[in-house]
Amino acid sequence: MTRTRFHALIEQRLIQLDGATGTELVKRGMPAGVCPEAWVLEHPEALAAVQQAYAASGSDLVYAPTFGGNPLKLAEFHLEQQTGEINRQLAEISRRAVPGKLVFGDIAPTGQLVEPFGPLPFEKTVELYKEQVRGLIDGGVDGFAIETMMDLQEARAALIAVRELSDLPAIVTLTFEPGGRTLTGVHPVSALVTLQALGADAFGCNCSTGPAEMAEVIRELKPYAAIPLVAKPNAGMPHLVDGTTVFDLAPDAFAKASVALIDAGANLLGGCCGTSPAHLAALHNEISSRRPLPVRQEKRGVVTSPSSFRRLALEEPFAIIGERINPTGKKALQAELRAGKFELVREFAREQSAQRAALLDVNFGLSGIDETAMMRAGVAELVRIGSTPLCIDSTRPETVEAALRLYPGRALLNSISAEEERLNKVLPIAAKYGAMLILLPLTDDGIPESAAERIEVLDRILAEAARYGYTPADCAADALIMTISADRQAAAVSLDFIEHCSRQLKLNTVCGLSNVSFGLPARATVNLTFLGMAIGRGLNCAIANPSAPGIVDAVIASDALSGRDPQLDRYLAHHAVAASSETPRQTTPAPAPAAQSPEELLRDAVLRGKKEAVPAILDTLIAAGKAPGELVDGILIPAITEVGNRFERKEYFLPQLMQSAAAMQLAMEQLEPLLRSGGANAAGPVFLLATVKGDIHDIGKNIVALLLKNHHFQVIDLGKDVPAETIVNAAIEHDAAFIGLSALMTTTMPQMKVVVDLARSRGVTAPVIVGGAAVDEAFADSIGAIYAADAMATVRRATELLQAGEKR
Ligand code: B1M
Repeated sequence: MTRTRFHALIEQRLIQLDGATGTELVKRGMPAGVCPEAWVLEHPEALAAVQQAYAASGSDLVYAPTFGGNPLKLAEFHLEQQTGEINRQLAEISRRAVPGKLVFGDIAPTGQLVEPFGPLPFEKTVELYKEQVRGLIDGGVDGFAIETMMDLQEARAALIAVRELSDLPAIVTLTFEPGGRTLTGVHPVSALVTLQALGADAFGCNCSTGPAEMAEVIRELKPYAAIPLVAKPNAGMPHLVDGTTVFDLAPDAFAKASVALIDAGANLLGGCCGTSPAHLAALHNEISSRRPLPVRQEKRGVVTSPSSFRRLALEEPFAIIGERINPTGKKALQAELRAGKFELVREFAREQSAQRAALLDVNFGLSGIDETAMMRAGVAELVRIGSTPLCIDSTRPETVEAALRLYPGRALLNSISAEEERLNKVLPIAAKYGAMLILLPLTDDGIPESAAERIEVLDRILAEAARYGYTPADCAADALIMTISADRQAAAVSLDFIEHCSRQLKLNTVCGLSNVSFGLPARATVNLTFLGMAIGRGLNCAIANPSAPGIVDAVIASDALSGRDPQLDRYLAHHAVAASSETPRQTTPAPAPAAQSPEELLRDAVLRGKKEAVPAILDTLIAAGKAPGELVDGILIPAITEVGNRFERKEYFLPQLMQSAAAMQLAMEQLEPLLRSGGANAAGPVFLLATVKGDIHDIGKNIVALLLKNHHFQVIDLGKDVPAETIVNAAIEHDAAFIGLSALMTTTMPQMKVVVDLARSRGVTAPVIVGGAAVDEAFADSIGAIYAADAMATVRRATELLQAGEKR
């Protein structure tokens, strides 16, 4: 199946996918806890029965049973060495089971968080997926279904693996929670725009919700979709009944509810958890006479980060591309970059985003540094700390490629000129990763003088970009403003160019604002006046410092004046922002921000995950005589608790949670020596401490450990994610007087009971003290443990128990 034929097929009619596979295999005898891939190899007839049932239910396309077929998942069963072979055989079994149907290789998460949000290096992830993809290709799949992804970066890694090894169709689906984002906070439109630019053939959602909730996401995606949309919902929202997950929708109800998905724009439909061949048969009856909406993208010109997106178009608000992350002429930033530091980069990013920069230009061109390595590290850092989309700015093809490859979104690329290297080397790289383009009308001979000559060069670049599939909507033309102190016609030429591009070609235009006034007094006035004149001729983007006096005010006023803010909502909101806002508006000149006390700064550092700010703030507070214990109880714990609340309210997502946790950890590490009063007492009672299996929260447990040590307990800290077996073995080995267990999640609390039961069954009588945010007295009682609300309570409970023991 070629990609072209796949698209032609989808244009003709709705395509029916399959339903749940795992539960159907269980019905046919697959036991719990086994490696499904290995079990299917031993029971190919069970898989054939499932796939044939789906084929008989009207499915055009079935997934090979390779959901856990990546090396990291297979490693859980020590089968990673056989990745290629397992995938090959499973693809072949599927092909034989359903001749005449399409078979797509199923690719799913590795279970680890990928760089830049997590520890799994991006290139390693691509390589891991390539092992799986090679096996699937050898097994003869017709295409790939990358599914159940929660992290856009992991989905990108899988898609890059597919695209670098094959030209078969690839559909990608992410799992969006009922709030409309993935667990890691990815916005559906961001994911669609990023992945369709990277070469996905269809995009959509699977799992987590039923058809009705999923239809909302499909509707939101439709205006931005240049590719067909996929919906593979659950049989309704899952409920827990007597410990088992139950789905609401019976086959007919599922099929009827799925019609909303077609109305919203889905072209490929199937089922996920809770669905069966009966659901798919009912779906077939319901949809076989219906036609999908045509695939027609209304909104182009979108740049993204994982959690946000921004459309650049003449009818959209004016876009400021923040210019400050560029070492040219900035001594302090140059020194930092040479020292391999990013503090100023982070500060510039935060400030410009707060001042409404739509994108951040990122340039690390500086002699004496490895620009590519710096760009890679800088992009990762910027993605971790914020959500403003990036504009990659480098003259080196290898630096551009490193940045676009790692960036988990769709970037803007600054810039493609008619110079040979840019057209022959950089443009193909931009097209591979799907970046939006800034086009620069200059050639190897230099900058043409007249507007007419520049327009001619621009036409040539547009034609070249079209060969790679670019349309003008995915480009912005740079007006190449030169300084008027050297050339009196410079402004006029650029203004004519802007007018031609925006009025005749309907093209976005952009210019670097500060050049125009170079060498003149009162530069801010010249810049601002030029901005007004250029906006009047159609300019809709500028590379500028959004904190420069008057820029944001002018841009917002121009949106109001030109009808791009139809209800004047943004204009009024901008001028109504109170001084107390976290993003104070900048009028002329910027007022000094209200001074924050070191206590407020510490809270802010945890709330916003500003790890780099923590050491200096703590130094100030300690030097001022603040008690370390009060800093922990009065500032750090309330701040991280507020982070948790924001996470629960879906104002924060996993990346922010991780940044805040890192800031909190660093603060705790710095305070620990000061919090430790006496140190461990080699002769004290042994207190064995662990966070239970499946749970990696350890900040609270570490505080408990610290306080116990201060009270002369001999603490043996087994760490986090510790299996019951390990805890009980250690309790026996060290003859522990107490076992202390921490669990922060409702899903991991049952592990506490597992530990208590195992300890008792092995004759361990030491009291088990339990704690953690969701644990309470009643739960502790119910599992035969003792509850401690916090670290001090732990010390008190243990001391009371010791004293009671002595009395006896
Ligand atoms: Co996560 N997390 N987290 N998280 N996280 C919670 C716990 C959560 C409540 C946030 C929320 O939704 N509001 C939620 C759990 C929901 C639930 O089950 N009810 C949650 C979730 C869902 C998750 C993930 C699943 C997110 C995801 O991936 N989508 C994921 C799970 C990973 C896993 O464990 N498998 C995850 C990941 C993380 C980070 C890695 C990013 C990070 C942990 C970093 C680390 O610990 N090294 C993190 C953090 C920081 C939190 C919150 C925001 C803060 C936890 C904390 O450190 N609190 C948390 C929200 C919250 O608790 N309000 C949240 C400060 C600490 C001092 O308090 O740990 O309660 P605490 O300890 C206290 C007392 O409870 C007691 O004493 C301590 C000191 O006073 N205590 C004991 C603790 N253990 C004790 C043991 C004792 C006695 C007392 O016996 C000896």
